[in-house]
Amino acid sequence: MKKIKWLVASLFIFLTGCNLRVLDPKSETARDQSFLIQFSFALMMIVFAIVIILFVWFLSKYRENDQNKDYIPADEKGSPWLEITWTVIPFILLAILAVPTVSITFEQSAQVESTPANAVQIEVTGQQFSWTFSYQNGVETVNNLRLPVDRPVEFTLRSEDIIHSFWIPKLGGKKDLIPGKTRRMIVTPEETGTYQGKCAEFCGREHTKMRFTTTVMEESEYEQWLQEMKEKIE
Ligand SMILES: [Cu+2]
Repeated sequence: MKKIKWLVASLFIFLTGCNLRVLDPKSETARDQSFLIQFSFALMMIVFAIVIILFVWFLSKYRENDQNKDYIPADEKGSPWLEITWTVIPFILLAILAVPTVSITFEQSAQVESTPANAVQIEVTGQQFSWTFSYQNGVETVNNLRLPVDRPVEFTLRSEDIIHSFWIPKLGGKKDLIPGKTRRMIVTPEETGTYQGKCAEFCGREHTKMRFTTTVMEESEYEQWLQEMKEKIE
């Protein structure tokens, strides 16, 4: 028991230490995804609250006491209305859940169909156990991604070996990198800052090391950085 307590306590230390918060979106893509999480969670909590209230109420109402201790309930043959009710309610809940989920999923898939005119192109290659980012001018960085603010970024995702998953919780994802396939993801960062990213698909012994830092910069700073990096490799 003591061990479990320690484990839970240390988990919290780790969780507060990381910058992988999903519910702190800094792009429209991440905001939509965060909305879906909160919406489905709220719906789930409504069901949870109703079930718990009924559970406690029935426990107390039908508990055994001195008056009813010899009472044996009649053998019910079922109630069609009750059966219909608790079959229809989940259908309604699923329909409510499906509307925003399907529309946001289709919307985000449709975005990838066309590239915005002013998009920054970045090639992302995942390999055991690091990330390589290739920029339009030939510059490459490892585990260190830089993006300009307020411009759409089109990521072209490829894997060198096995399946990885590209994820920057505050900006968007996850999108799987599948060997032999090229996938795309478009994100527009709305705020400068440093955001953690990581591989979200268990990909081997050092999977946890497959983290990267995303720095969103003012566009002029970004261009300057790209230029400086280019001069270094020339
Ligand atoms: Cu990986």
